[in-house]
Amino acid sequence: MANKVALITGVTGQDGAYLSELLLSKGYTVHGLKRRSSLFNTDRIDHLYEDPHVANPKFILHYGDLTDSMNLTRIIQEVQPDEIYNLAAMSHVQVSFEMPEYTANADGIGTLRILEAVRLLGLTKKTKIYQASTSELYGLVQQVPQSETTPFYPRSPYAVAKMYAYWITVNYREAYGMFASNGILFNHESPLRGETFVTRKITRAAAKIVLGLQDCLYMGNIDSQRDWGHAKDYVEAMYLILQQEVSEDFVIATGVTTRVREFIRKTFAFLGVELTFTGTEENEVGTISAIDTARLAELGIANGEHLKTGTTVLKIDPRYYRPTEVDLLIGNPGKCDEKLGWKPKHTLDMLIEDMATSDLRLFQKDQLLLKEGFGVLNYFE
Ligand code: NDP
Ligand code: GDR
Repeated sequence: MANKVALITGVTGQDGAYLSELLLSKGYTVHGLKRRSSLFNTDRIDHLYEDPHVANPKFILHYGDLTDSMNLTRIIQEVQPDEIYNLAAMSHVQVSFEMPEYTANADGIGTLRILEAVRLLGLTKKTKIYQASTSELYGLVQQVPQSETTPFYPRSPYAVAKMYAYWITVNYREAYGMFASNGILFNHESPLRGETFVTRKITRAAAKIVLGLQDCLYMGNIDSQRDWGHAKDYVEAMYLILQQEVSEDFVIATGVTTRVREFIRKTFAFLGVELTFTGTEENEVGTISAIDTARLAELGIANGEHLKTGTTVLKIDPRYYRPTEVDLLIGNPGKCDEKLGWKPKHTLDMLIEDMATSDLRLFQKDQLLLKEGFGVLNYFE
């Protein structure tokens, strides 16, 4: 059988990058949908880039947008994909409160556009569709751990848009016999995570603070709890969902939940700095209570003199509070374990090690460049 052809929307995002790597390693030809932007936006996939002049390229990018039906239909017609992974979305929950209409259009109706294009092009029997659904659908806690049968109660314009996408995927499956499955993925992170999501914001800030490049980390609600996994593991689940005989929906989660505060504490501890939290709500602060100089040396942090016990390095800024919050997410991975044979390979500690090490190296490189007279770092301003 000829190698499979996949189309990934959102190919320039965190999951798009890892999924492209995975599918290419399995011999797929991968087509990706990328948006036009005024600066290059392909950092995460540049290592996969192939000169378009080579014969039979395996990784091909197309300009497109989930808000443009004609463009999507043309690309799907040209590519004739065996599998579509619909990962594209305005994926930031807090930003969705500022851009609710756009979020509904891209994240909700965008999914309909893909399903309808596949149907109109007569590809319902050929093309399998993966829809990037989310644990945000559960929103206000109804029951824990959350499973495929837990009722939804979305708490943001993002989650409401994704709820439309979830149900329209189910509807096209039932109405037209399409292979269209939802992966209800709980939070997954990595060194490629967008810089404004909470884990990456923390690992970046912690790395900069230990290097003396930043004084303080400002956070929103650090009491919320998330079931965090590693994106590398989660893209394998996406792939497995489309390899099933029967199209159905799956929760993908680790089954372990952790408070944001604990993620912060663990990240600083990994970098050799113990934090103590005092105060409550808006007045809570995180203060350095111990410094492990041997650990700093092990990580190549030579100039840790600026780190002093008693210094406050974390404050709460209510601007990061959300109008409605999702307090507790913890997934039940029973079905994905049983039917997909999927289990996460990374623990939370391994995830933190991967992210914090990567950000530390990034800023150590910047620091070196600056020392040698190359470049100006805007975070010194
Ligand atoms: P990212 O934010 O890293 O990537 C989103 C991708 O979608 C980017 O490639 C972005 O392009 C693209 N995109 C945004 N809007 C449009 C549009 N209108 N048309 C075309 N492309 C668009 O998200 P993740 O990789 O983390 O997540 C992938 C998907 O999984 C998303 O749908 C997200 O909502 C969902 N999800 C994510 C979870 C997580 O924890 N990461 C958990 C559950 C679901 P550009 O690079 O140009 O901005
Ligand atoms: P989430 O992820 O909203 O769960 O959506 P995010 O990392 O943005 O927030 C997690 C929790 O941390 C709290 N928080 C902060 N969040 C951010 N971003 N910045 C802060 O300063 C901050 N302080 C506290 C939040 O209030 C929240 O409780 C992610 C996205 O990837 C979605 O696309 C995906 O669907 C879900 O995960 C599953």
